[in-house]
Amino acid sequence: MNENKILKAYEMAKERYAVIGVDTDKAVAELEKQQISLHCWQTDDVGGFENDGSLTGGIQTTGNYPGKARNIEEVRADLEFVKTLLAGNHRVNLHEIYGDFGGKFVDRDQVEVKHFQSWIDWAKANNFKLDFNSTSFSHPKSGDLSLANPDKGIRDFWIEHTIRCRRIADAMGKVQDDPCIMNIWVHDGQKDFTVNRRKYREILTESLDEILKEDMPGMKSCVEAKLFGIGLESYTVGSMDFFEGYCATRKVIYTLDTGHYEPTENVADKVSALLLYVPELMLHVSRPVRWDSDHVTIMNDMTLEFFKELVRSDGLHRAHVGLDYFDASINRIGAYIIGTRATQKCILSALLEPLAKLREYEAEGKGFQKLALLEEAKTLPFGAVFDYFNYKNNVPVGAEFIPAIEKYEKEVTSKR
Ligand code: RNT
Ligand code: ZN
Repeated sequence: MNENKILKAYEMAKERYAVIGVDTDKAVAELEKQQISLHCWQTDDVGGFENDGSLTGGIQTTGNYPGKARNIEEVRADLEFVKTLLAGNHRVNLHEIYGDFGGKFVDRDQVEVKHFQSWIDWAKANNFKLDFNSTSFSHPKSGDLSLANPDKGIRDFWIEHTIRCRRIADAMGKVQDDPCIMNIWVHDGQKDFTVNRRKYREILTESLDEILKEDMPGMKSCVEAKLFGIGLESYTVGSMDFFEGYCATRKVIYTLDTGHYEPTENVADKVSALLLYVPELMLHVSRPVRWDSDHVTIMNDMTLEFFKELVRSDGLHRAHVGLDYFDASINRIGAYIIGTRATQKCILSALLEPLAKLREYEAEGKGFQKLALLEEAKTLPFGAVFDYFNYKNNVPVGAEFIPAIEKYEKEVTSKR
């Protein structure tokens, strides 16, 4: 895009926002600092490199678009390419099944830091920071219950796995001199009625307490709440109520996946309530369509409202922003860029809200004025600010990333 036009449009936008008391330069500077944790599992449909088994645990990818990453080198190449199209400096979120196991089978209760050494080296070389996830799905011992399993043998296996994962995250965090955020999501639940709702939740509490016992300064742990999984529709042990209570009492980070609530629920409304009681939030920005479908994140009302609530609650600095979707029906790199840029757009939109003026109106009981300004803010030249943000950071402006991804597809992913 023409440089002069981008700058001219930005200058005009800056003036328009200044009239309502918003500093666009400040918003752009804040967005530049905002790291987004890129979920490595978008490159290969949550496959990983442990074995060739199928994806279990109540989650599913749909589609069969050619070109998915088949090995560690390809995942890394894709992430390196993704980095070239995104403004800002981002993180990479790994799952345990993406370890560098050197062609050998390493069971989950055997995993060690050494299996992630090449990731740590790669991250350092490519200026990425790492986040991490234990993996309790896609394994013969996953079943319907892992950490909440009454069978001590199975439960201990997963406790051991998760503790080992915390050690790996701790090592990652120490090397990068920035805490590695480790998410614990377990699919535990039941397809049909259970008369033991409380029992499994008690067991999960005990398992988590055991896992989180040791303080590890290089990492921070978070636990992810969920509504249901496929084949686990009637009961989820780690429900929202369960983890709200757990995180509030244990002072653990709450992972909020925007796809994990009832379709008509207002996810944005949860932000301010949670931030009063939990230390921080980990976000899995996703897009549910009729169910927890993990469609590619877009700039929709739900996501816009969500980040507005985060900024209004002064919570952006208390949230770790990560993505969580897996669409195998379109170009996977394209899906990455669409979702990450959409997240950035939503954050920018929140940062550009004329909050001071809106709050002034509300305090004065000026309801009409508040609603009017909220409405007018929607059509301010937001796009010019986002274009400038990308231009300033030397990445494609507007739809320019489409041909870049087409080229990568032609030269790289289509040959897989
Ligand atoms: C599943 C959770 C979880 C996973 C990843 C792969 O519903 O959202 O975060 O998507 O761990
Ligand atoms: Zn998630």
